[in-house]
Amino acid sequence: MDFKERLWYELEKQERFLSRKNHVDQSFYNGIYERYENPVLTRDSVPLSWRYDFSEERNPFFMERLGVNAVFNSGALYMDGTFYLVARVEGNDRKSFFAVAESDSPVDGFRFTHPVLLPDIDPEETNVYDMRLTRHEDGWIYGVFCSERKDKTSDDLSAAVAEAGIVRTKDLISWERLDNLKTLRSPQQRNVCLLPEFVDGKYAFFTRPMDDFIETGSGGGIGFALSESIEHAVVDEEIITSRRRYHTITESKNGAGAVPIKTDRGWLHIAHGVRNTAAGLRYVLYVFVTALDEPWRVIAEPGGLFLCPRGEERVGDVSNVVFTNGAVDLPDGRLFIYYASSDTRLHVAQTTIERMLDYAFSTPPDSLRSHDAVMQRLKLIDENEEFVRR
Ligand code: M1P
Repeated sequence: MDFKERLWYELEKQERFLSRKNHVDQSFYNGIYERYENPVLTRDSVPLSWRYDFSEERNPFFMERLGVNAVFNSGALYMDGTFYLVARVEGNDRKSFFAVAESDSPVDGFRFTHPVLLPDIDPEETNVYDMRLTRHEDGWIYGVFCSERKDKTSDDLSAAVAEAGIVRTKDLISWERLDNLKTLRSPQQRNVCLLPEFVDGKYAFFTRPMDDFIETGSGGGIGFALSESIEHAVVDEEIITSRRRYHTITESKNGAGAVPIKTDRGWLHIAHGVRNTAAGLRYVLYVFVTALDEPWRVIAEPGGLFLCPRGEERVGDVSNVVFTNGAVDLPDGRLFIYYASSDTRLHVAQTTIERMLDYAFSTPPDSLRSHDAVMQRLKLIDENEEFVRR
């Protein structure tokens, strides 16, 4: 194939890939949500013009000049009939950036429209990722993300510092950069998100206090904190909401996921929990609900995992991981959860708010001990046997 033939061939191949329809995966059932057969975004979704140089003179072999390694953790928003994803796109150079993709459908047809060039406020900022999008009652759409730089106080080359960066926009095109969140009592932060409503007239953040870049150390779980200002956001005390617990799916760490969703029974949270294994860290999603009047107070937390990596989701750059930082709830009650697998690609799961609340309030909590877990299961079996007898 000559240069032009190859270019057209690759463009047509990508068009076929982008136009394919997504269907519910019929092989999976748990009553809680449906999975879909295909990811909604992968590195193959990234436009060719973002990766290849189309000039035959400069690029005679039609090579990828700026390859993309992965497309994963994505913020999500539904606006004026369109579903928007602000995904983490990781170049072959390991640098992540945000890119906007949109579709009329929540489950397929997503096309990237533009990469986001964030205002550059700090020459030390090396990497940015995992944006949570909040449509705040103050009228702005906020993006809260991880801003990472090298830890210059350490001799360890890979020592890094994570903070929460904050931007705001009205159209997902122009972005105003605000100061990074200052958390006076935690040296590092990741997985921070902003609640869509004021609490006591202040901006309310879910945080994840950490002693270190990877280890949360003394950080007891997902925090909650208030700031007077959003332009220069500062929080002092972080109240721990959903806690890490020994021998549960949150033993090593946990973190806020999608921006909490307001329901008539409380704020619905879809978060991630991490445990350590001989094969490395395992990330799964879990659910909890906090009170409407006290959004830090957990009122329901079903035991165990809500969603874990399955099949090909288990393998990727960071295997055995599922992670979410975006979900969309529609006025008709449907809920679409965008989750990434193994830091490699982005999927969608579909459910409803009604089903999620039933799951959250009627699933037994973690019993914390094998003995009590057997008791829970025996109770279920006994009740079912009674039902079958009748
Ligand atoms: O590699 C898995 C995830 O690790 C981090 O999450 P956490 O801060 O909870 O460890 C994040 O960097 C996330 O992007 C990544 O998917």
